[in-house]
Amino acid sequence: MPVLNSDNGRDKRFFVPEPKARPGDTPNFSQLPIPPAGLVARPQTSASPENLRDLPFELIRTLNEDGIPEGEWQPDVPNSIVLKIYEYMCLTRIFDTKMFRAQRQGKTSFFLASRGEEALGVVPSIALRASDMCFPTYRQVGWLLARGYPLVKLINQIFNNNDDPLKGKQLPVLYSARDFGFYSLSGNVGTRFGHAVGWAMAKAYRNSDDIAIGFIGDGTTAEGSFHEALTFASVYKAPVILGITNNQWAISTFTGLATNQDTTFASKALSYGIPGLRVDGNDALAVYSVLEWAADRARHGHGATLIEFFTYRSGAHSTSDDPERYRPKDEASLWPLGDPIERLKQHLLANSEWSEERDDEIQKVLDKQVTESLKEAERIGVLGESKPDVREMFEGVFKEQDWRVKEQLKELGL
Ligand SMILES: Cc1ncc(C[n+]2csc(CCOP(=O)(O)OP(=O)(O)O)c2C)c(N)n1
Ligand SMILES: [Mg+2]
Repeated sequence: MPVLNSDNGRDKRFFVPEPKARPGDTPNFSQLPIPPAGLVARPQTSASPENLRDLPFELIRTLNEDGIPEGEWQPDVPNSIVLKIYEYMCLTRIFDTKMFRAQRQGKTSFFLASRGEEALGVVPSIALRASDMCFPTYRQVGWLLARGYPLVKLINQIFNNNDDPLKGKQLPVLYSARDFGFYSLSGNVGTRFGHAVGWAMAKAYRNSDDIAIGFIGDGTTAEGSFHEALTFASVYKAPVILGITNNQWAISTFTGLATNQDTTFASKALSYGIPGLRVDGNDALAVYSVLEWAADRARHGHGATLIEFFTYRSGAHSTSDDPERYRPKDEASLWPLGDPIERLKQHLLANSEWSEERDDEIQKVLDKQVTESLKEAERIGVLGESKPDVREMFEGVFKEQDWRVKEQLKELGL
């Protein structure tokens, strides 16, 4: 057996994977083969999983270097919808940037942005039906924005002020909006797949053709609950899409500690007998297309699909993180699959009546929208200036008051 790692000069057989580059090193993405757009064949949605076994090792891409879609995975989507996707991705970025700053100004205790992953909140929100349900991660505020959830309500939740729609029950950014198809965010990573599969099974039991979509991160696939959920999803052919956001990092832990680098996250689907797709997560059209494919399968009784969205977390994990301590400063800007917003803009410029002038205009409109909502929420109160009545924190969770709730109320003298 080869000696693989050394520790304090003493060679050891024990292997601990290391990322290709650390702070001060030149970013190195040479181990990532990036195939040209349009190469992967699109199988029928009714195809049997045994005929789909190559897919987890491909990378589905549609937009080429000039922003022109190529190949069989091009979605049949009107330009007005592409424009809508683009606008909401831009809104997500503006919202994130301003709220990150608001945390630095002490207006909230915590914030977490989705920079570089905007397509993965917005596109599923638009591609799926209003009656489907998303079991999101904390990096998918774009789902809510694209469904018209009021910005000021989001900010009230982040400020935990008097008008916080969740009345102080959740940490900032852990939104919950059932009427918008957005299941309560859970701070415990790894819960999403189990919840999504259970919800989907219940829908199938009731003969509905609604489907669930669940998301977890690359790091979270190392949790046991990932495998439990896949077992249920595959055994019961649950109408569910299971999305892994492989953004290369789990806080400061690189992707190679969550899965062996000789395989892909999508390939985990193989042992469960379900299709596993791997898609360029920074190509909004490819993302739309694979979601349509998997949704069609789920609605027609062909069961679950696992999708690895291959992307890069180009910002910090959260306001509590400093990525310069564990990865090269310029790694994000050198990500070989580019920026999802820039790539879709390039597509719009190449393909329609879109222009730089119209783009400037829309950025201004979106910016104003966020600024005004922020001001309105600030009037209600930033962190600590106003808060919901503490009693409300205990309401709306249990149908009948649990003994713990009663004890906690007593502790508070209520
Ligand atoms: C069960 C559980 N363990 C640990 C944490 C702390 N934690 C929060 S986010 C995170 C990293 C998750 O990384 P990944 O799954 O790759 O998602 P990403 O943040 O990159 O989208 C960890 C360890 C948690 N919230 N819940
Ligand atoms: Mg991650």
